[in-house]
Amino acid sequence: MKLHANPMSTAAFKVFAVVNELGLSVSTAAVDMLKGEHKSPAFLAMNPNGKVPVLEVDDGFCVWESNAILCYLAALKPESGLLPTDARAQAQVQQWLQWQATTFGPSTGEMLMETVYLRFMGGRAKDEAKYQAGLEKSRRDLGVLEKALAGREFLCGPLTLADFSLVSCLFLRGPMGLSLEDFPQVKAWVARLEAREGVRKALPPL
Ligand SMILES: N[C@@H](CCC(=O)N[C@@H](CS)C(=O)NCC(=O)O)C(=O)O
Repeated sequence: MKLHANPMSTAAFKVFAVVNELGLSVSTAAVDMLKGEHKSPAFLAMNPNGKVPVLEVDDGFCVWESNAILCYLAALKPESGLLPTDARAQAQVQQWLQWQATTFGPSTGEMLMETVYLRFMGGRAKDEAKYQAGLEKSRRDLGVLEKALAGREFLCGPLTLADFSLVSCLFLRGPMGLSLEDFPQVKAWVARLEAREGVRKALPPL
C-alpha cells in the first residue's frame, strides 16, 4: 500500500499514526502541493477532489477521505479493536470521526490556514478576523471534548480510531497558537496519546 500525502497535511498525520499503531507496511509518496501535484490528472484519477491523503492499495484500488482510510486500515486488523464491530461501540467511533471531519477539523483548520499554512504558501498577510473566528470555534469544540473525556482515558473508553483522528488536529497547536490550559482533560489525553511511540513517530516536523 502507498499513502500519497504531504508532510504538513494534518489529514495525513492521523493516517501515519494509525499505520504505526497497527504495524502495517505502507510506503509514502510525497505530494508537492506548492507545485500543484494534487491537481495533476494522475492524482485526480485517484481522488477527483484533488486533496491529500489518498491510500493507493496494491491492486490499484484507492481510498480517499482520511477517516475512511483509517476505517479501511483498522478493518485489516480487526483484532486491534481500533474500530469495534459491536454496533453501539462502532457508532460511537463513527460519531467522533464524523465530528472531526465536519466540525473540529474545519475549526482548527481555519487557525492553521492563518498561521502555519500561510507561512508555507505566502502571498498574503494573516487575516486576524478569520483567525479569531477559528480560535472561537476551536475553543467551543475543545469544550465538547473536555466534557466527553471526564473520567475516561480515551474518547470511547478503550483506544479507538476516534482518538487518533481527533488528536491529530492538535499536533500543530503550538505553531497555530492554541492553548490547552483551560482544558485539563484534553491536555492529559493529548499527552497520553503523544507518549505512544506510533503517534510520536507521526508528529510533524515543527
Ligand atoms: N476531509 C478531507 C480533507 C483533506 C484535505 O483538505 N486535505 C488538504 C491538505 S490537509 C488538501 O489536500 N488541500 C488541498 C485543496 O483543498 O486543494 C480528509 O480528511 O481527507
